[in-house]
Amino acid sequence: MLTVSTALRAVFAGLCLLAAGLAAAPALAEDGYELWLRYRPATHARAVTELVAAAATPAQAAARAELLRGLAGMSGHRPPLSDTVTRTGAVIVGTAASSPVVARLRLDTADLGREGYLIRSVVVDGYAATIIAANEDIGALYGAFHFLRLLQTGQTLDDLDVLEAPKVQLRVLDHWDNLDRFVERGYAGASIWDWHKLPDWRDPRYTDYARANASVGINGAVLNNVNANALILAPMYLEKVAALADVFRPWGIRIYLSARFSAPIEIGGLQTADPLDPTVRRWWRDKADEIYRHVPDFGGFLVKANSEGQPGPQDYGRSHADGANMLAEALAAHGGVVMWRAFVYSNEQPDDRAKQAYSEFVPLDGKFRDNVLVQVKNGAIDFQPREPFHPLFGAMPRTPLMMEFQITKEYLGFATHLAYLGPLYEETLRADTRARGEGSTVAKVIDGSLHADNLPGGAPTGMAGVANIGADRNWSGSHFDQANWYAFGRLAWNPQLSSQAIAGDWVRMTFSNDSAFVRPVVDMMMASREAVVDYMTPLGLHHLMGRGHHYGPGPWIAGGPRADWTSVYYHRADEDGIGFDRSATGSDAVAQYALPVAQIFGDAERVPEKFLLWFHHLPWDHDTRSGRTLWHELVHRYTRGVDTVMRMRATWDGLKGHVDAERHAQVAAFLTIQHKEAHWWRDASIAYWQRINGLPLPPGETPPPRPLEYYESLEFPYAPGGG
Ligand code: GCV
Repeated sequence: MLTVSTALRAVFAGLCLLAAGLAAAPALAEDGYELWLRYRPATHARAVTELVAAAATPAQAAARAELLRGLAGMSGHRPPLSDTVTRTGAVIVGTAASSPVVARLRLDTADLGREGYLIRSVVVDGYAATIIAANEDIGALYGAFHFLRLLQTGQTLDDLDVLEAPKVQLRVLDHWDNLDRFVERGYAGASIWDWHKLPDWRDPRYTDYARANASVGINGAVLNNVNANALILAPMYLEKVAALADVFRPWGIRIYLSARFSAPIEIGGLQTADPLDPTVRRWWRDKADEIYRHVPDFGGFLVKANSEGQPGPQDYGRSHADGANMLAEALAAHGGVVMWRAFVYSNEQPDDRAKQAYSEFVPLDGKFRDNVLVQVKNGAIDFQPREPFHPLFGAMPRTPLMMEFQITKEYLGFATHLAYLGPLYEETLRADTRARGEGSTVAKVIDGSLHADNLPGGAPTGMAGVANIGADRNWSGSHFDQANWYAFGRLAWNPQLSSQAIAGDWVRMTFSNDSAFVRPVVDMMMASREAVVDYMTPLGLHHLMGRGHHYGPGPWIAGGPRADWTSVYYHRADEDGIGFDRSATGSDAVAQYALPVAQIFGDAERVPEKFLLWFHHLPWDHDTRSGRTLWHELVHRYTRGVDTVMRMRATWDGLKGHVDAERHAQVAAFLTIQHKEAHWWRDASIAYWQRINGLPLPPGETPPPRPLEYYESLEFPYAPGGG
């Protein structure tokens, strides 16, 4: 018979077994939801003994809550709150207005502006402490995140002296999210905006989204696709937008909307959207007033006009400046801006697509209102794995130009290819336009310093990234794609940062501080984008992907509705050679760059080889710098790309013990997909070029395992993200 005591003993034994089992179990599986804000135990976090932080405003409360959460996670205990410093190891956060301690220290915060902060080791009332001080609450919040990052990345709190202020004002995520929750070029599931349940259901995920953005300094979000639905401006949606704005506000994030140029017709009942028509102008002014009644800190409009079939001012014989200025006028009274995209090209226009944005926009330089930024993609075609910097950078000295990067990997293998984009962003930002002599980098165009004397004082500056965020549990569709969101934010705050250093921070915060893990993973990330360039579009080739969905290789794509949506338009391969001649003997796109750059790009002997076939059409037996012929060099690079991915797999496999099983397994599986698809890109491309040039493979190279017809026959009607 089972007595009470034997039953108790059995229960106790069971609990012991359970405890032993738990102790022996591997670290709890992680699904990536926490991003880089995991706050796992960190060596120096225990040095924090108390927190002096007010919570009188939502932004102050956000900073305090984040510090408590982070410190509790990293040190194992929640530090006590205090109004004054009572012990060594205190952390004080705030502004002179929010914190008597900060006010008493009389810090010099003149250089911090509205969003900057300082973090300093100080002595307060005889106690060694750390102060995080700013002029405004939002600066203190950014400082709090920076302070947590120091601990997360294993740094001590000794002798701190950090001073940070953003170099770019508008640091914005562009969501290409439709109202039906489809995300154009999105590879992370449905849109996170659950429009149907808004405004009443405010998913806690919206707060986590805002936290993550604030942690890297992102301060704006365009909620809807640039291929816009006018309904977003209708009263029903404005209520939903207002609910999101309320959630984001404490985290310093302003909302922007993509405006459809024909909205006055579609939702306003007007006959025209002509920007010079007084009724249209009135309509936009009223609409702006209405939006600001819902969202008093609304940021402004993003506009794609007269591009890829979208309506715009040219439908009425007006210019881009006419269209942008009309909207800017409507927003000006409220402090809003217009981000007018320069991504325009027309199939009817016989000129090289790469030249069209420059040709249209340079004549408009100086004709935009003060609250307009022209938003320019990093390159002149479309977010390819590699493009030379857009010739508009440096060419519009009297217009604020805003960078548009793509974070989502439309052309770099979607979510399953590991491609860290930090080096791509850095390559563009550091490119020297030579517009005002040496050192006229794209970064200086973006931060406004290059043309500060031409622009009105206080001219806006900005950087946008097309978001890679969706409803997938891990936000970005893959664990490593989170790094691209992270790197975008850090570079938008400071375009001079090194992508390698950013990768290091991200790896430490997202996975582990163990240098035996950090080093190989950072190396792998730093090589990853170059690998994609190698196996997809080596030596300056571009736009060779599958039609429409942009998945997989399609160098054979020809015909169809538009020549500039085919691959043959871009590679121009024939039996004699390959590449787009954009030199003086060809489209002369090089002439759109400042002379010293044009001379280099225009000369096949001097152009950096990474851009060789972007600017030149060359014979297959052209000698490259390695001593190989062009054909052999191309094949060499395709194979090199595949081999790099193979090594990435081996590196990751070797790191199994360093990372939780769940994330390790998914990354490993995705690398396997990437390896397979890198092979596919190589093999299909080589098979296609061989059909054109009839040349044998270089010795030692493995032939494509299938005939070209096989690769050409593949179809992917349900590939994600198709536009
Ligand atoms: C939002 C490319 C993409 C489109 C995108 C467009 C743009 O063409 O394939 O999906 O449309 O760029 O940036 O406007």
